[in-house]
This record gives sequence, C-alpha cells and structure tokens, in this order.
Amino acid sequence: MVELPKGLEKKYESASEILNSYNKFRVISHYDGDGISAASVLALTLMRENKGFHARFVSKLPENLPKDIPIILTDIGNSQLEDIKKIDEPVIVLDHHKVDEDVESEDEEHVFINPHNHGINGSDEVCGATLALILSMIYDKKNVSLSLYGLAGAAADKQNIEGFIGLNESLLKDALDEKEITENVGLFIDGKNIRDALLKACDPYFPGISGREKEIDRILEDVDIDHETPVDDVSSKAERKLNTLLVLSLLERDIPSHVIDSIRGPHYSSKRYGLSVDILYKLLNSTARTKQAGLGMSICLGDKNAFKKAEEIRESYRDEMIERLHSLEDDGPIEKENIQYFFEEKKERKGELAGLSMLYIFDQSKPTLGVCELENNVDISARGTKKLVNNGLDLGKLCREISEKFGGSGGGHDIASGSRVPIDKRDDFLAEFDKAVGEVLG
Ligand SMILES: [Mn+2]
Repeated sequence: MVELPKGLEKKYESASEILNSYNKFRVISHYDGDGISAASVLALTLMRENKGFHARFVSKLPENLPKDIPIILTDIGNSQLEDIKKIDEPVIVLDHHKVDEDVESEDEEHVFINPHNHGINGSDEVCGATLALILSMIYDKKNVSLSLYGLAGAAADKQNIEGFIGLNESLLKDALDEKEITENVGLFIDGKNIRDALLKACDPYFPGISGREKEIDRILEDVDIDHETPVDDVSSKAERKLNTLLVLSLLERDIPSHVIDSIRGPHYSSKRYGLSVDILYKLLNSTARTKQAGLGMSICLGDKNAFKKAEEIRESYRDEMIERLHSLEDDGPIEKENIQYFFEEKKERKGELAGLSMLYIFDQSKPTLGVCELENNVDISARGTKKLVNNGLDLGKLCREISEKFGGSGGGHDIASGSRVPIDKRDDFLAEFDKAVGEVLG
C-alpha cells in the first residue's frame, strides 16, 4: 500500500470512516477525463458495498450544493472550501488543483484532501482519480483492482508524460505487484490495424506521415509489415524498425529529444477489464470533450455499448484533428516577433491543437497560441515547451495579467494556460503578449 505523509493518512482515515458510516452519497466531479475516472472509482467502490450514489459532472462547482446526503467532491472543490465548511452534511473533497490559500477543516465530518498541503505536487504526482483510488484502497485494499481507472485519470491529466511519478508511481507499482496491471513496451499508437493507427496518429503526431496514405504505405513496405496487422501483433523486430523510421522523421524536423523519446514507452493494461490505460483515457477525454461524461462513466461501469459509442466519437474526433493538423502543417502559424498563433473555429480543439503544433509542427523557440473567436470574446489557449519554461516563461502568469489588463480573465500552468478577452481587444492582447514574452525570453 502507498506510503502517505502522516497528516494526509489521518485525513484518509476520516474519509474512509465517512464512507463506512453512510449508505448513500452524492458524487460531484470535474467535467473532464480525470473527473470521470475519479467518479468511476468511487462509484465502483460504493457499488461493491451495495451503497447508493448519485453522480454528476460539473465544470464549475454550483453556488448552492445539495444538502440532503453526504457529498464527495472529486477533482474539484479546492477553490470553494470556505463555503463547503458551512454544509451540514459530511463532505469529502479529493482535489489536486493548487489554490492560493490553504483552507483546512476543523472537524472530521468535512475532510479536505489536498496533496499540496502535504508536500505532494498535485500537478504531476497525483490527480483526482488517483486521490480517489487511494481512498478506495484504504477503505478496502481489494480495491487495488480499480487501479486501471485511477491511472487513466492521471494519464488524462497528462501526468505520465515522462512516466508516472510520486503517488501515481506508487499506485502503479502496487497494481503491478498485485498483477492487476501488466506492462508492455511499444509505440503510443492505436487503431484497427497498424496502417489505421498511423493514419490516425495525432498524439504523437508524425508530420509528413500521420494521416498521409501514400507515405504510410511506403513506410510499411520499407519495414515489411502487412497493412492489416494488429498493432500489438507487429513483431518486435519490425516494430523497432518502424520506430527508427519514425524517430528519424522527427529528428529531421528538429523536434526536441524528450518529445521523440515519448513516442514509445510502457503501456499499461488491465486483463480484468480488457482495457489499456491509454485507450481508456483517450475514450474518456473524447466523452468529456463532447459533453457526454455520463457515457464515459458507463464505460468504466462495464457497459459495452457505451464503449462502442465512445469509440465512434473518438474516431471522428481523430479524423478532424488530423485534418486540422495537416492544414497547420501546410499553412504554418501567423508569426509575431516572439509568439506564433493560429485561428481555430472550435473552442474545445484549440488547446490540444496549440499543444500538438507547438511540439510537432511549429517553431520551438516561440510559444504557440490557439485563438478562437466567440460572439463577444476571444478564447485563447497558450502552449509552451519545457525549454521555454526553464528559460523563465510562465504562460499562466502572462495569461492572467494581460487578460486582466484588457478586461478579461485567464490563468493556468506555466507551460499551458488560457485567456478570455473582449473581442475588440484581440489585437491589443496579442501585441501585449508578444511584447511580454520578448521581455522574459529576449
Ligand atoms: Mn484533474
């Protein structure tokens, strides 16, 4: 079992006591892949005990929380702990988002589990779903069998870019030891067969290859792999050859080595549920993106039809992404002195597109902004690289300060952040952003 700092362990014991003492819960979770995984871990835990639950997904916590039965908040809540304290019913908050003030509760009926208050970095060491998995395993250690769902949440929050670390890693180790999860090394691509996997490879994205039939057929002929071969059945010799070709194509485009290293690595799967962490988190992200979190949760609860439906949603999303990435590859970004940007029509795609084009297509020395014009505002996603962040770039700070200056709002992480500003301030915002990045990186 994972080792926790003493203070955190005590909180988990109080939370487990609440689970034990009541028979019905409201689970309110964040509307994203991690939030769906977290709610699913709790739902499965409660179902095993014949306890009732009602799950709901929100992007923002409602002002007035229902006050009839105990509440469990997952992947959300840290910014509203003062209000949560006032609720009469027991409340457990399992949230890994960093907030400015650290609010603690004084009684055992309100349990606030925030890793940041215990020296654990919630941005990459533990997520909403793995915080929930720890509670589930403390409640009953046989719930290690739910590890797949915890790890999928961490992957959905991009906490495994260079492998799982911190508490996530300890949980993975437990799951491997208990044989709930198995490890296989391979390329991070998936599809009906190897050709389909390359046709639809958008993350990782291979410029000049992904989605391009002629090029893919040429490569598969080169490495002597039959088109119809399932990805997992490609011989290890052929897989290594294919990997070499893909790496070379990325090297030619000056893509940084840590990105190249991340195209191949360990895949984690659960035999019990017949699913891999990678596929599951991508399906959950697709359902969250299309506002069908309930469908995502149904997959985790074992609904085969939900799985099929989510696969179809993901399929069409991947087709759209490939098409957009091709056009970004062909047209390039709009260049300013210190930043580069592009316009995107679909709000929910701009962040991912900015991230992928930053890593795989555009100039690595400038942050990339995806700009989406809405009716009265523009929404902007900003993405950087690790190197830029190491050189002092903090996109979260820039997004917050510059959007506020123009009557908007924004914030986020140093490497990935977002802003919303009134539409008539679009060019002012971009000019100011360009100037500010120049001052930091100049
Ligand atoms: Mn999360």
